[in-house]
Amino acid sequence: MKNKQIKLLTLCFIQKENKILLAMKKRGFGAGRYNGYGGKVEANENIKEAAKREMLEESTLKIKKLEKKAILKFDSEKFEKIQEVHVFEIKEYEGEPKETEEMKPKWFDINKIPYKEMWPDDEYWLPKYLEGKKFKASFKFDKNDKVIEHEIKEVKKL
Ligand code: 6U4
Repeated sequence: MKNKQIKLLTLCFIQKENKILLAMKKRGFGAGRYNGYGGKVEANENIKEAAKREMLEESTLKIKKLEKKAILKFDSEKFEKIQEVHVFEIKEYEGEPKETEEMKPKWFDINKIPYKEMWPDDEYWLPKYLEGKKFKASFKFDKNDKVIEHEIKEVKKL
């Protein structure tokens, strides 16, 4: 993972009882996969502001409170930069998720996560997220987005 610059991204999840909010990405990077909400951190904002902005733009939800749960690093020979994804749990929000140009929301039972329609790394780390753990993880993909190396380390603080 050396000699590459880092690109900062956010990824947010909301849980309600035994359900988690995912959304089908309709265009751009990761199109055709279910995921949480998020995107690139812009130059003029901090990571939490970026997470809130993406939630508003992609789901119409207004975020009141969020907590960082994980930092994921992704590398692939296809990537010009290492992608560093900061994962947040949304604790308080206003509104109901609406379909937007980028995302189509759907609540999933936490025992029926559609891993086959998600990024291949998700089945490694999302169970840990759902257990309420905080962690750092790194993944390396081959050119077909298959996970060829990974490491997950629980941490007390992020
Ligand atoms: P544009 O298309 O310029 O508006 P933007 O919405 O800012 O882009 P985008 O769509 O590239 O950003 O964000 C990608 C989203 O996918 C982020 O929420 C991070 C997430 N993501 C990237 N790689 C991932 C991976 N391997 N596993 C995962 N989420 C990933 O679960």
